[in-house]
Amino acid sequence: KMAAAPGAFSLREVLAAFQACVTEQREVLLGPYLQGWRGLVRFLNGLGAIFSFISKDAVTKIQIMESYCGGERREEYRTLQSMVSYELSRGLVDLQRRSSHPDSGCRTILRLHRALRWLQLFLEGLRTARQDASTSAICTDSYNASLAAYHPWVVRKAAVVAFCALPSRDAFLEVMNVGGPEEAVEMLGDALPHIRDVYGITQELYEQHCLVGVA
Ligand code: 1PZ
Repeated sequence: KMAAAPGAFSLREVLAAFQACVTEQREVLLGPYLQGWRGLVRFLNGLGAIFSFISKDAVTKIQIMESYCGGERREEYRTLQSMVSYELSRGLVDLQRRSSHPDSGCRTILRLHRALRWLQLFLEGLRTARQDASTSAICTDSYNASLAAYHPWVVRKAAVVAFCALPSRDAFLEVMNVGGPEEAVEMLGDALPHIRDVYGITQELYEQHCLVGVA
């Protein structure tokens, strides 16, 4: 049995960050959004070195966003909504092909946003699966139903190989460090609506501004 490391942080706080990022006006605050992602990366790193090619890419994207959120124009990067209108109005987004603005906030967040859809499907699968279900099968199914469509063949192969290293459902629920399996399942039930909400608001915003396919 793969026990959670003593003093390891709990996935409960990580998922709570996604709850904290939606304001009353239904804006998405980038601060807690990125905090949630930093926690997910930490959790992923704890699962083993085989996942490091995944976490490295996530870290790169988080760092790009951190430099905007802490930079000169930080006011414009307070929320997803302000970021989109700022970058679009200044022509800071390469829509068709990456060229003069290869690392816009809009394209960077879109990658994380697509990964958030995977996370939602994966956690939902984990929550509702039978006790003896295979985590790697749940992970592969969620991946194929979401992120895989945006990845080239080599990345898809590497991802599916890495998924085989995932522990059983019970062990996975345990490393989440939320308590027993029942508690972990209950926490997921509480947290998932917020992740779905963040995903839905972002998706709608991106659709409105024709950003869902930004290069
Ligand atoms: C628990 C198991 C974790 C599985 C994580 C599932 C995601 C698999 C993603 C594998 C691809 C990583 C390699 C990098 C791919 C990049 O090319 C793409 C597109 O970015 P671009 O090249 O356009 O700049 N990057 C992504 O799709 C973002 C991937 C972020 C993955 C974050 C996973 C967080 C895991 C949380 C674990 C609970």
